[in-house]
Amino acid sequence: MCSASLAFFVDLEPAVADFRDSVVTGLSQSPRQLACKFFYDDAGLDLFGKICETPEYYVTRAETALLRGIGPKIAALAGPGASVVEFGAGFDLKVRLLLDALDRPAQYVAIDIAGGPLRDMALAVAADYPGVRVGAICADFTTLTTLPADAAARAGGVALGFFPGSTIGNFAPPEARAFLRQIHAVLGPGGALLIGVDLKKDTARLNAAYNDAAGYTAAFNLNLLHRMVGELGVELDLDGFEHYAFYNEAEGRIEMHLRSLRDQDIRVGDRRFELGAGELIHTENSYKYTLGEFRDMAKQAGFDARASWTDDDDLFSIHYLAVADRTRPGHRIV
Ligand code: AVI
Repeated sequence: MCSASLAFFVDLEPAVADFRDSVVTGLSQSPRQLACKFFYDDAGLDLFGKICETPEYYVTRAETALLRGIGPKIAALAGPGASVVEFGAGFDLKVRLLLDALDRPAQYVAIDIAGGPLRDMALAVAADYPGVRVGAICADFTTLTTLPADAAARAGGVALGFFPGSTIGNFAPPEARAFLRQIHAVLGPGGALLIGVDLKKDTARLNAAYNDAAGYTAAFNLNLLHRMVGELGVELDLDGFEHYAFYNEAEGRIEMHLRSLRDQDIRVGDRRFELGAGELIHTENSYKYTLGEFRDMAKQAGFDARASWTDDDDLFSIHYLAVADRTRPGHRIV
């Protein structure tokens, strides 16, 4: 039994996005789309865990191996007594690697929208790191603009944001830049951000990563339709769609779509959407960056890239970004 407790659990009561409204709005658009945030119900989370273990999806393996290798370098940059703030704290493996690497980390603040799993995860970390003050904030991290007083960095240590997994790639570049600016404001002067970013690479490798032979990525994508039927009572033919994912080189992104296999209707209540054979519903973008592209974006958001690391195969990157000193002459956030 776990006897640990949390230093704080702040529930900011994140607005539950309206799945039905989002589906109706997205299907009304041209081209049609569905928001990727709805991938992550219990079944979707389970499928995402399986994707991470497929031989084709290198992202998680490359990032965790890199994190293990650069631990001492991160510790040297962060210094002793860091307060780690994780944006989107779903799985705890990566933050454990970070806490293991840091020099006497003072605090860990986990932020996630799903309160139950967040509490369980934070309690498990608290149990294994008795020297670290562990707290959690139930919030939509994309809209969080300040940290509650409970989560202020401990005296002397750096406020170290942690955003692994290349989740930044699921934002379009203007939104990614805006989100980085927001994290910059949340961390404040003296803060730093450790962020994982997937790299541009050979198209065949990227296409394979989003079309695994076991079919988990396809099931993950198609799960959106299962959710629509199960939770919203949407009328559609679950066998009438297929997973379609490819690397769009001009845009620098993997695109995931659901492709209609025939002419068919989707009914959402009294709304009817007519889809032609071959028509696509866009479900996700996953942007890939070069080191230079990402460092430029971070700079535009007010960060100084102190270090960028890649794995031996140049698959994935991790950046240590410091909140730039706004008082320095000539510094400007654009
Ligand atoms: C969560 N995110 C970074 C994953 C990605 O690679 O864009 C989601 C994913 N979609 C398909 N496979 C994995």
